[in-house]
Amino acid sequence: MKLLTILLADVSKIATDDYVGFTFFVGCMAMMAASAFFFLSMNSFDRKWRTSILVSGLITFIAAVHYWYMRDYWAAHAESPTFFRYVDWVLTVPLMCVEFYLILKVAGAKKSLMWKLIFWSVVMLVTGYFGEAIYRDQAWFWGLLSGIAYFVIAYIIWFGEAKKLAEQAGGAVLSAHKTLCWFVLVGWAIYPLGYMAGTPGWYDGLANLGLNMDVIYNIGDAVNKIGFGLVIYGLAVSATSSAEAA
Ligand SMILES: *C/C=C(C)/C=C/C=C(C)/C=C/C1=C(C)CCCC1(C)C
Repeated sequence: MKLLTILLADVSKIATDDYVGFTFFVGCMAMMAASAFFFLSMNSFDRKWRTSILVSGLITFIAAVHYWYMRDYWAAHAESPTFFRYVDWVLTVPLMCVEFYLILKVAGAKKSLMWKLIFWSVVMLVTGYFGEAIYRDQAWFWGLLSGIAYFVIAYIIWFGEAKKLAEQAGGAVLSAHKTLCWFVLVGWAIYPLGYMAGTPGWYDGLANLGLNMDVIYNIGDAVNKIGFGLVIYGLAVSATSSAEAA
């Protein structure tokens, strides 16, 4: 009963014009629904795709838990939940790197590729956190470092080692890899925009346009976490049905 009272009390605090709170709320629900979808569909696939689907579900589930806290934090303080945001990312973005590795394993991807991607993703996020939470006066500088790490990741998957493996794998893996590459190039580019809207710098115009950092991040998360998982899901569907046909 007490829990219910707490939950209801929090919900009633979301004002009708609180569009930031609204996106936290809807984001939380979407992540929960996506997790149920991935977890429940897992066993209908060929063994070798199950881990990939499991990881897709873990990504949205970890996000759902963090959105639960972020939604609350926003409702209580009307402040950006920077800490929860970055803890979420530092868990889920490396898992997205694991996804690249898992689908390329059919072409002989090595663990070193996975660790390389994970390393650069952590550099990207830690430098971003420094700029957003600690050294806000030099946000542009930390954002730049973060952006460099982002480009290294984009380079590896678009033109480097990962690209070659995807070409060797061919077929459904190659086309899924290509779609994931677009997610990283276009979908992930949403985040630096949010960062620029939420930190001081020469790019202040973005915030003046009335763009809110958390709304941008929340849209980015929905697109990238759920979209990314659905690409993997699509790959598992097509690979499983072609295996059954053979
Ligand atoms: C599920 C969460 C995802 C996919 C988060 C991705 C986050 C980024 C790609 C963040 C990138 C940033 C920059 C490239 C520069 C400014 C600082 C960041 C951390 C917002």
